[in-house]
Amino acid sequence: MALIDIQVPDIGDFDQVTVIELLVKPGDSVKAEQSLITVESDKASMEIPSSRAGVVRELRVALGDKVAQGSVVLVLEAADAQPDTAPAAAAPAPAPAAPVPSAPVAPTPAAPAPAGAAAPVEVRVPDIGDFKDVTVIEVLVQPGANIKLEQSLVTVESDKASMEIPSSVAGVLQEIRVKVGDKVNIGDLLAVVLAAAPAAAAPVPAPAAPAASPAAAPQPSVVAEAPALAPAPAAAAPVPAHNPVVAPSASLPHASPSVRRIARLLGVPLEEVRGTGPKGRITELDLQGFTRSVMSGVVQTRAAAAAASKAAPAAPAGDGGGLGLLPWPKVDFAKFGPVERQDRPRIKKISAANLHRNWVLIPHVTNHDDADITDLEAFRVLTNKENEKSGVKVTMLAFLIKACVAALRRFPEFNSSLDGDQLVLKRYYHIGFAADTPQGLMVPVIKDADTKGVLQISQEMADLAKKARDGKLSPGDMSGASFTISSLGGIGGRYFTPIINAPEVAILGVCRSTMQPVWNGSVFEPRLMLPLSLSWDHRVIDGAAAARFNAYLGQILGDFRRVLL
Ligand code: CAO
Repeated sequence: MALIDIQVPDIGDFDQVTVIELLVKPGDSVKAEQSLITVESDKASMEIPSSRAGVVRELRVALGDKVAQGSVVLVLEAADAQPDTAPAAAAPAPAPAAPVPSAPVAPTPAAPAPAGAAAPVEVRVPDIGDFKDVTVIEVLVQPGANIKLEQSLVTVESDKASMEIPSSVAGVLQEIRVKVGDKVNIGDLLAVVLAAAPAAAAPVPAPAAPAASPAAAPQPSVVAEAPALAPAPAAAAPVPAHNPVVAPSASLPHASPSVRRIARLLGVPLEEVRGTGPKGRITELDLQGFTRSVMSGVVQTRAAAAAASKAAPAAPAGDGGGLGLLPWPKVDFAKFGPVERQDRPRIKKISAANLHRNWVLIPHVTNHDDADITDLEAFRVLTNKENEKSGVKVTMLAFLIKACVAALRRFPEFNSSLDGDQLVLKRYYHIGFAADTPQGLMVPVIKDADTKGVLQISQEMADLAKKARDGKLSPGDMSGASFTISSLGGIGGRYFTPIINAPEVAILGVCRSTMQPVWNGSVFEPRLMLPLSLSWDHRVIDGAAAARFNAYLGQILGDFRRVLL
């Protein structure tokens, strides 16, 4: 059996790349083409495969080492007797085999712009080797943003690798032509950038692959091809939630090069961050969430936990510090019966991450109460009868929004947000309402509800709920809420524990009203009772204030004339 050196193959223009993952260890059996290490430049990362099958005898690189073409990665005891005629460096390079020079193909103007004027430049998907129909998993820039040359625009991912596609021009991003989930191929239009300097002034090297270069085709505007890139590491298994008892692994979790760069800058241990992106990918938001949790002391990094446990005597059993949770149970459900796996809709994944953060970071308490809405319901039914022709239907939720505005005015801390040591009291009343849609939970917002009547609120609610169900809500429709109501009244149930919609500090949950026998001092009377569940942030609100808020809300719902007092 021959001992052979496996070297870094031709990796194009990437000369000093950093080893960021060791995918094998001495003693491991590897197949030909199996990835051995992951290396990363400041733009991209790629896996280096083995040119032969065999057993790893010695690793010649460590995490953090810089390597270049020809560097020895490891010594392999080759499985076959075949003489190592082809040097390992000639082994098939990771796809794309040899990254195309990263110098951007200069845009060719269809109609030269006057010198100094901004010219629209199309940025297209460059040569990405063998990868077809890669999925856009992140859009990293928004129209209007100032883009630097080589700044990453989107991240795309195949089933094996992910890569960021940079801009070949500097300027202002005029349009982004792809969205998360789109499939793209070489030559597809990604974005239009208003180039800072006229593209025609730049020297024009020949495009790397004419077939792929849309510059050859007549275009109404300047065309550019983004520099080609090498792939990033294949997805690692989703990382479990922060868990100090899990030993760190040699392989890094799934994250794009830019997220890794930010993590390095912040000193965030990526292997402790739970990824909420596709396939458990760690996004910039996950990094921010993790950093916030560490800063607020809700979680500790393993390093901090280890340091603390060295410095302090062992905590008594049951101590909650550091959230010493068990790992998430891994169950092979198929052992117990037939199962079906479904991808979770994007909205559900986003709301799950937000709800989880809010539940963990906010000390919730929920007060339950009942409001007598017998008279209000009679008034609602009458109003709907009188307004039958207008087409606007008034539901209890519209009255609840008005009643909540009155209660928020009386108890301003419920209409606030925490900002460090300060409380931000809002002098506006934008009320969010949870809407159940086929895509998942969404929270459109009725802006300035204090200035609107019940009919207008009903109309706006109907419009927003329709937009939500049609998946047409804009970010503006969903932002700015200062308090939220979650009504399950149309569905059923008695009480529940709504999760606060951070950075708000309270949320009202409402269930279905029912006729109840209520003691009026001399007899039981049938009254229509509405169950209220108010969750509040105990850092901001005290239990007594919450009880008063609910009691006041009940009084208003019982007799709306109290709003005038
Ligand atoms: N008690 C009794 N009946 C009620 C009621 C209550 N509290 N609230 C509403 N109803 C009735 C309405 O009057 C209407 O009756 P009719 O059809 O006879 O006129 C029916 O229930 C349906 O109402 P609705 O749900 O269409 O209207 P709404 O204004 O109450 O709610 C919306 C609108 C968008 C909030 C609702 O459709 C929705 O999506 N609710 C779910 C919210 C949710 O998922 N919350 C949980 C979040 S936490 O996971």
